[in-house]
Amino acid sequence: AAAAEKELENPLTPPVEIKYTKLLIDGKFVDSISGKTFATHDPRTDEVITHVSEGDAADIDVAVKAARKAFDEGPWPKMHAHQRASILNRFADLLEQHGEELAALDALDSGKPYEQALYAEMPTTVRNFRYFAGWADKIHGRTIPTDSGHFAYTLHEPVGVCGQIIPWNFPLVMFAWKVAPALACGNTVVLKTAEQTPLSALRAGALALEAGIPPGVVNIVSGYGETAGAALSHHMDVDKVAFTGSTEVGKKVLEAAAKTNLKKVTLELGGKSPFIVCEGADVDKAVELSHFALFFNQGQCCSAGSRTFVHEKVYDEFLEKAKERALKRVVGDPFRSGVEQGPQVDREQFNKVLGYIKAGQDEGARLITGGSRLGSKGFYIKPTVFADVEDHHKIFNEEIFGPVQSVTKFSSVEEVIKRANRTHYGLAAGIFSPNIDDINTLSRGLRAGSVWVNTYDVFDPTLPFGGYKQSGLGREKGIYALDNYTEVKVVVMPLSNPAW
Ligand code: TXE
Repeated sequence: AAAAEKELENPLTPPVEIKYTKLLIDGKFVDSISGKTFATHDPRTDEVITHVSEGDAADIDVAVKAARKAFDEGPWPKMHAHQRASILNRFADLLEQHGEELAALDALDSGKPYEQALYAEMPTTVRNFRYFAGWADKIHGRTIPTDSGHFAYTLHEPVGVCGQIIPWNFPLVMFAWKVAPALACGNTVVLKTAEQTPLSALRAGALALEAGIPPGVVNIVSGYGETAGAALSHHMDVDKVAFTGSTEVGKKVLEAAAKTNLKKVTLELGGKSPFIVCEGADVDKAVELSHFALFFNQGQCCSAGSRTFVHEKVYDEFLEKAKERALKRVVGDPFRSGVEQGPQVDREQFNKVLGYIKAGQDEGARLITGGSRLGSKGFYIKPTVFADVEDHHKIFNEEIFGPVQSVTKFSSVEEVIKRANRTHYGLAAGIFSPNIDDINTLSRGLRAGSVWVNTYDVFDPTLPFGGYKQSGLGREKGIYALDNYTEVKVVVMPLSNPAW
């Protein structure tokens, strides 16, 4: 442990050079109108990595105008769909070729392990673009037999200018989930990245131009939420906004749409997802999967399995092994090979997580390992496990977004369904069981948008993802994502010979 702490004092040099820090508007990298910049920090040390142009309402306005022009006059929505597909495939190829650079930018900016970014997130990013490129020329309407002797058919047309606001936990993957379906359907985009992690999207934006995506189709504005983000969600000429982030801000985005032009809104928000270990489960496997479900990405996942329900018959054995597994978790410099957990993204999140650990102790949950920061530099937190957590505890109800596992005991499937559903969230759920009847009862009883059975966090681009209740509105990915980015037009005309 002492060696690990020593290592954190001397961060490794990331294998990347930062080339893009300006805003991408209308196909050019430009300074912000105000000339202002903001610092982005390395979570390993809290030192400044670089300064990035800071966009605000004025820059959003220029970016929206460019996106509008590219939509109304540009070739993008009108070109043959197969041409859009081939440009998107070329973009995917370029992202793949620059995988190491992009992964290093995300690891540096967010603190996530470089190998995770390179071997898990980059392939997903690329795959999302290829998947949606595949849809571009397969989006079509229907012909409809009417009651009244009319010929009617539907056109699925692009919505227009799409505002997209993304968080910092998976910068490139969020870029892909938002941009890929929007472009495949023929829309144009103004993307606002999270202030903590602006770098990778800018690099990807340069590759989008290189791939032949026309100027104005993808615009990227770095900046803060209350300025740039709010301007985008209030803008009168944005037709649709897609947001991923906190439930609190998601409500503001929906309110902004209601108060302005009723732009279409999709929201992917927070969660407090149950992970349920049933009677008869193989405890070693259950421990490993529930550990992954919670600790992946420093616990900073909207889908984190952050309420671990364990059947009373395996509870004690589970706790002992969950503690052992947390103690074995390799926390360290995200650029060192084999590291499973890096620092939390920034000081605010670090303090928030430590605050919840304190609340857990104050309310009487039993801390069995971890419970404090690791080292004295940066935002590293020891993998933490609480046992005997009760339903009313704060750590069991609020989104911690950190490496803190909360374990509780249950006795029956009926009981656990009731307790698992007692939350305002409904994003995901995990079931670990060898019993098909338990699996079926639970997967139908749980109110959540994704249920993973004997697996977790499967984020295939083909699968819909989104939340019940206050975890969101709409579904991203898969065929369902196309609805978010298309309007349906019905065209009706009389038939001169309705008998036919
Ligand atoms: O989120 P915000 P923060 C949860 C998680 C985390 C908490 C706070 O619990 O601890 O939210 O994180 C932009 N109008 N999630 O503060 O503020 C902001 O600039 C328009 C869950 O980072 O919601 C950023 O681009 N936009 C989540 C994005 O919203 C605004 C991922 C998300 O930031 C805005 C991240 C405004 N008024 C955090 N204010 C998930 N679902 O995965 C901020 N933004």
